[in-house]
Amino acid sequence: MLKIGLIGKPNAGKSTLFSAITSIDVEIANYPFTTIKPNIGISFIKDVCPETEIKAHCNPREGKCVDGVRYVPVEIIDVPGLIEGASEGKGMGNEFLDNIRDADIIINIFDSAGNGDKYSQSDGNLYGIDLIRDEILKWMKNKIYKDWQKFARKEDLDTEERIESKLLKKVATFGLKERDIFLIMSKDHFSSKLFEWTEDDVFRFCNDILTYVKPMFNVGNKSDIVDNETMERINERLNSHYFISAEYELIIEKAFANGYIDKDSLDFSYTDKSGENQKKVLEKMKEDYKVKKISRFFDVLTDIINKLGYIIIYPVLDENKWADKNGNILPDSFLLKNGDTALDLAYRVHTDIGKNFIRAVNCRTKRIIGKDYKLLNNDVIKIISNSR
Ligand SMILES: Nc1nc2c(ncn2[C@@H]2O[C@H](COP(=O)(O)OP(=O)(O)OP(=O)(O)O)[C@@H](O)[C@H]2O)c(=O)[nH]1
Ligand SMILES: [Mg+2]
Repeated sequence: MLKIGLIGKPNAGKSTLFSAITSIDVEIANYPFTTIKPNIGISFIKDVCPETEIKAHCNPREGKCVDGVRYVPVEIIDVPGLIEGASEGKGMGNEFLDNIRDADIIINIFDSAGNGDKYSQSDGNLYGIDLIRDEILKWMKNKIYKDWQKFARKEDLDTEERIESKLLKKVATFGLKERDIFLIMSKDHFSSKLFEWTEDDVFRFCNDILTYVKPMFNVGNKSDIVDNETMERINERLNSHYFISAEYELIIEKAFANGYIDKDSLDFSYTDKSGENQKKVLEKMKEDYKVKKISRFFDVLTDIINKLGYIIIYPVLDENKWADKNGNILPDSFLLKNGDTALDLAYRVHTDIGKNFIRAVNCRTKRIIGKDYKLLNNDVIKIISNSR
């Protein structure tokens, strides 16, 4: 499952957002270091379900499907707030950063209102955005540079193995694949002798990871209480950032869960259960979303997923009914990446299926496809293998 880590300075609203998007109640409070242990939960990415094309109802094994919208599950991790020196063990964050080690996506939640305690004051370093990136980099570098000489000496002896696969042994726990290391090596220059890499080189390598492989996304929270001037200032300093309100997310989630509104999206209608007071709060909120250009977090997530080139693929056994052997329609949905092939999908379904891959079928066109077929978003694929 795709892993998404929420990080940021204390009191930025990470746990409020976590609670809203996973529907799990966690401790939220207006003081730093409220979270002392990571929270882990499930949220969703939404996309149009292929069920609409075959005029049937799908039976998702995980997640759900509501009115033709498929909810693909993703794991969300809310870590304790990070402060300067976190990579050296200051505050609460350091020991828990391991929880986001193999996260596919890292989201930095910052308090765009810059209010609250001294950790979230607006400062020259714009709400600590550079600080958070720097702490993550230092923490990564410390992990990778540990025992470097011993590792490098041993690996340099092997003149056959490529440097990318040698490096993979060091960074695989960060969720990197060999192709990610190829990408970094094509963008930046490093000595072919690992023993010659300095601590600064390893730091640069980590910076490349956070630039090319795992870009960090900045999401400004508490936008409900930010004035226009501040928003403008942030827009001048940052690009490809988002504005959200975890508080509003929580209100919508609760209003929907209690049956006051009929949808958890902004085009909701009121039900008979909702009273005047609830309507007043929700109307003000709706207006703020429009006027202040605040995004719903689900839309932010969808945008990030698209930017990173993730695609949703549906493997099935029956190419006509788009079902598994028990007749469940479109039971599974997998998140893969642009450029992934039918063979990559086979391996994701099961290693045995990957190893014994024969061919696949594109269930939309009913055409036979080979292992090198490049998957497209929303593909429904049948894999034929020799396994079992
Ligand atoms: N106005 C407003 N307040 C918010 C928003 N999100 C969170 N808060 C408030 O900010 C305070 C901190 O929220 P938390 O979710 O506990 O923050 P955190 O980032 O998890 O904090 P740590 O666990 O200490 O790192 C609480 O008082 C929340 O109610 C928001 O979108 N708008
Ligand atoms: Mg928290």
